Amino acid sequence: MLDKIKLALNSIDKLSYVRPIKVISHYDADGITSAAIFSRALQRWNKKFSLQIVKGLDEEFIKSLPEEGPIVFLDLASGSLQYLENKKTEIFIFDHHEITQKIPSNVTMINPLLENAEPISGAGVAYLAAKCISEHNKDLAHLAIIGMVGDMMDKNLGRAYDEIIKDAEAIVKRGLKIYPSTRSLDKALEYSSNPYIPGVTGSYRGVLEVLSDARIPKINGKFKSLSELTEEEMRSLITAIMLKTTGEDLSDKLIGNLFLVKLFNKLEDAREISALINACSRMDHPSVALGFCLGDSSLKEEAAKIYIDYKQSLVSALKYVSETDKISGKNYTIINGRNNIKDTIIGTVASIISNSPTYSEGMIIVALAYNENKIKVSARIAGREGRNVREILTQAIAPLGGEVGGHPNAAGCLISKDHEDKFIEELKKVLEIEVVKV
Ligand SMILES: [Mn+2]
Repeated sequence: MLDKIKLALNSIDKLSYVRPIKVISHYDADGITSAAIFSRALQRWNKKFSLQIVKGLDEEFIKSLPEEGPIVFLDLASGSLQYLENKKTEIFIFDHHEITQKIPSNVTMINPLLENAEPISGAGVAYLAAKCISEHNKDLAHLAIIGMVGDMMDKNLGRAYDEIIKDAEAIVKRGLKIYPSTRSLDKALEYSSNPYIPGVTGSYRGVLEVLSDARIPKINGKFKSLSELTEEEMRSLITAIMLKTTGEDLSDKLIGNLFLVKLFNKLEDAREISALINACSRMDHPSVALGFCLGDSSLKEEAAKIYIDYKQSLVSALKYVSETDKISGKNYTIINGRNNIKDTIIGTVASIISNSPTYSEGMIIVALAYNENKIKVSARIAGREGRNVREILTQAIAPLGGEVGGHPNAAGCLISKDHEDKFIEELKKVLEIEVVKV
């Protein structure tokens, strides 16, 4: 893949003398960190460029892009090739998403999936490119780790990440994936919503019980942070939590690697930073997130404030959902958030609801929110097993047109607002079909 990256950078270099480079990246934590890495690398390379952060790509947007000058897509576009082939300009894609169509001749694709290489997130691919531009860009490696954690790719890391972790001088520790791991343990446990620990999250009494079972004492009136625990303490804490939550096997959600990276000269939990970046972006401040990633200390406080607002708006959205009328069937609940829930958080809201004990295993949750003249639809399945929600959305939008993205247990689509009633009607039809297990 490195050879391909070098070739792509050579072409970008040549084209950049004629026209500035247009860089387009995705608005999630992986996309923002990709953008931060790539734009800093271009800046150090003395390239003229512009940067745009987008929620997603559609035909209309791609049509509106200029027909001359190189375009670079980061952390997206692998699934939009059919719209790119009509562009008259050279396009470079640094991405890790599934490639669904034939690669057109004007597109240079850098994607680990194409090379049978180990999985790397968008920020990882952007980092490899930055490092090809100059070894000085090694100081951006911590951003590649934040992006990778944001895309939850931390389970099976291969050799590429060994190197990135080394470049970043990051500290990797096996243990509970509760964040921030830099915060005093009692608070981190009490406020842990992802993963949600039954009997512990939201219950200070439950927290103290678990800590006492694990024999973790207060020192000078304060609990240690997760990242400060000894291996022995970490093991007994995991055991104590496992014993408390015997009802369900949470080991997958609870146990993994912690990544500590240096930011603003302080060790920070990569999971917490990725959540903060994500929050800024979803609250319509991607530029704050970007500036924060690039080390602009004047934006540090602002980012922290937006992060608090974001958590607050999730709480209000959940409150709204619990109080509003829902369309309910035997195995499904449709929540129409309209203008009351932001389209950028509707997916997260649907995920939280589907993980809450209120809904039984296999229940399908579909949540809608307005986005200007469109509606963002997010579908989730409660528990681990149930019908394929991507299929369900695909069938429901078939008469209306549109595309569905996602996975069998978490999917989404964008529909026109004019189709609101028609869509809900179609959706109900699909949801009410009894699935007979063979
Ligand atoms: Mn990504």
